[in-house]
Amino acid sequence: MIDASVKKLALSHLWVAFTAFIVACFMGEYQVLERSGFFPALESAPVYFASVSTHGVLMAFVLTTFFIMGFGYYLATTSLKQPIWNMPLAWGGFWLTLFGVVLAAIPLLSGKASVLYTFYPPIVAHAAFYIGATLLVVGSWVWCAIMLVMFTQWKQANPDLPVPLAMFATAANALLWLWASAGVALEVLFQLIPLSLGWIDTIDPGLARTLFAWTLHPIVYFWLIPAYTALYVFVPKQAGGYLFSDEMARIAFIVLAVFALPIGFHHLYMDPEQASGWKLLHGIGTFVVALPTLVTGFTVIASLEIAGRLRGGKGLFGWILSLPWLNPMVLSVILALLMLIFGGFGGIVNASYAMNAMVHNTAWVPGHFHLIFGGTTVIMYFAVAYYLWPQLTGKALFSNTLAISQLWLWFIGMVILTTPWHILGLLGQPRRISSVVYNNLLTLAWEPYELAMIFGGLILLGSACLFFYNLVKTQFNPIAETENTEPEFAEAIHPVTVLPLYLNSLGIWNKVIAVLMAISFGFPILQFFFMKTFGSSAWGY
Ligand code: HAS
Ligand code: CU
Repeated sequence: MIDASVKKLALSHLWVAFTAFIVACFMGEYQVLERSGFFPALESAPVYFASVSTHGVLMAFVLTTFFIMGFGYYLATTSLKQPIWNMPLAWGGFWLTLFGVVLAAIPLLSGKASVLYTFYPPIVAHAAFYIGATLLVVGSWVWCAIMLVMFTQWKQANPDLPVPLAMFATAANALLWLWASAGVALEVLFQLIPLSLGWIDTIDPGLARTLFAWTLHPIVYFWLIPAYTALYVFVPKQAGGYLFSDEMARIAFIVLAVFALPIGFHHLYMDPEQASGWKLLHGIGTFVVALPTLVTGFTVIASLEIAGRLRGGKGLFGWILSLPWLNPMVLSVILALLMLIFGGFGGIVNASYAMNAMVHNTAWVPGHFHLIFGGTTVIMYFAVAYYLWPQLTGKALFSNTLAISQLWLWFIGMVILTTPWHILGLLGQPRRISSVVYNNLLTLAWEPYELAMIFGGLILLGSACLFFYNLVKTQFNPIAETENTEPEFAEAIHPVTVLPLYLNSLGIWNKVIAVLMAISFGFPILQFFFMKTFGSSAWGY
């Protein structure tokens, strides 16, 4: 029996996450309409940038952080079968994070923080935006601390047993996020808040971008790890089979956590402040961090194949047809993997030092991350929500048919939205523009793709509304849930009984991260304190 207080904690986090998500979806559709140039009445650069900044913050920081926290609490308590360590602290973290969001929302919505979700200086926002963002991060650290304490306590109580995979992955993500968020925390505390309050007159954008790059790559894996966790710990069972390899899953999470960190300069290839040798080193690391995704693809597809064959599927591909396509979790993983092929391909193009010049700062980049984040990652968030809502509310899922249609629509909408963006990027359309101000043959060539993105966005908005509607109707469903009341964790085909220390502990990996970070960011950051740099004055509010 799962404690009702844990359910309430998890559900509160998840409701905040998905409320932020639905608001951000409406903004996204407004943005494609505005940006297309087909509706002159809508065109307004200030409104566009206020909207796109809020959309980015809601999707990248609010949806993700609250989802990860809520899902993490639930996984920790159900996989370890122990109560949340320090429930009042967990609620304190929730309220602090929420307060941070509200504080940041005020300047965002009033156009005083139109600095986009990457907030690169010298553009500067109202101080309330940075203070709100800081509180959001501090609130998430509370979650990290609780996860790591629960992980350690369980290991002390069960020294010879493998930590349940769901908890291993969640704790690895908490460790990753503690390291990852340090970069942006340094930037905000020592550069942006003093600048926005007028305590300093100038800022060094090179140092700021370097510190942000420290956070920017690992943050995307912070978002991704819960999706991968669901792939490993829920999907095989939902499909009717077994996990192909528990050890490979642990290796994937370790490599994701360790190698996501020292590679952020692939966001700075075209920047002048770092030398090309450092960029190359980070570029090589970027290819290493693609490996756990390949491992994940392989392990998850192998697990699906086991399930398909156990269900009677025959032949080379017959097992695919015998999978339970009407199970939202199984459909989500199939669609997620399909989007991962192209989203990952785009990532590899980005990461290739020379090819990056072709796509950097073009519409290709939002195409890449909408496909791999909004597509692959968020579709797994939906799957988790459909699976957990009956468990958390005690009510039967309102409509499975609606859920299946919604997932297909999300996939179709995302393909229609992001394929044009990739092409537009190759046709030279910049990202981060509110409208096309020049009119020539090149921009004429953009038009059909602009039209497609509007339709893609509409389909996504419709799908998001169906998702939210289904959750609300489930919450108020008079029919109680009887079967899906507790999470069922997938069993490995060869269950692990003993594990080497390095696959069952994070301390050793923490030390590896420290060494890699010292090598990859030590000199590149320290150099700013020894060379003559010129500050930029603030631009903005
Ligand atoms: Fe990225 C920019 C490189 C993954 C998110 N990325 C971004 C930005 C975001 C983001 C938000 O190197 C924009 C930041 C900004 O605003 O400036 N990214 C990569 C690479 C990967 C990658 C190498 N990104 C992600 C993930 C994200 C994310 C995951 C979010 C969740 N990204 C970059 C680079 C940039 C960048 C540069 C900077 C661009 C620039 O110039 O600004 C890799 O991890 C991807 C590895 C994945 C693969 C795919 C393997 C495919 C598999 C599927 C198999 C399925 C089959 C089908 C066969 C190599 C495993 C089965 C079918 C059945 C029916 C069963
Ligand atoms: Cu990156």
